[in-house]
Amino acid sequence: MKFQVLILLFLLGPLMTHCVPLILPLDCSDISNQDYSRPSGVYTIYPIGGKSAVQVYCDMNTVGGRWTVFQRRMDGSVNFYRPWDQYKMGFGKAATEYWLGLENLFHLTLRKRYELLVEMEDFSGNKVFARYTSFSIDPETYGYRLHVSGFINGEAGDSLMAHNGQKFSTFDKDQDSSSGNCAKLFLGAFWYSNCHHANPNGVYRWGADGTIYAVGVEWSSLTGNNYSLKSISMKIRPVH
Ligand SMILES: [Ca+2]
Repeated sequence: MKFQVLILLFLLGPLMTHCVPLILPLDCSDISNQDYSRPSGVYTIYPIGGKSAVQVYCDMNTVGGRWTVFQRRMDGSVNFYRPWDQYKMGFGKAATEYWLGLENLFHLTLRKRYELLVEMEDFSGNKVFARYTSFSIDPETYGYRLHVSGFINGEAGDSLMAHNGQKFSTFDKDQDSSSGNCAKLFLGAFWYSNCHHANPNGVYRWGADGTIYAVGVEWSSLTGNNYSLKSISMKIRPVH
């Protein structure tokens, strides 16, 4: 009898494994699809497979939720003036300020088609956004080149299309289209052209500050080049 049970388990074993598959979420959309009641907060996703666990902030509320936040500034608690390897692999804390990492971002946009939402707030409490119907980046061998299109205005104006087609630059890896080093000049890291209309990874400052030109957390179509935002977040969601 015991032997028969063992045989049964042996036969059913693989079958049971297949009945209860362990689905690792690629992004916040997968997490939401597993359980629509999940609130906004910090979750673990696996953008590059089972060994690539990374913590992110999931926005489950804004216009339908399911947003995976890949960049977030809110209080100046994290230094964003960092070298290439850190922008590649990610840094910061998912609960507050962080950068998800270009390699994770590349793998996400390789697997699904995404839209982009950039939400921001100034120090007067004005909350606005810019939305783009298509967002992806190339692999590292192509400099993590940015592809963005389909601007939808949420009162922030468009400060990103000017960066479309640019490679990503950090102070130790100049891939911008300027003769200078944009990351060093504007104390950030971004898809700089010659040099920027937006500097979301710039220096966290408290509103209007022209001490050093255009180094703040800026979205120029909203606040010009000498105003640093209170908060900004860049988030992506799969397009159906
Ligand atoms: Ca340059």
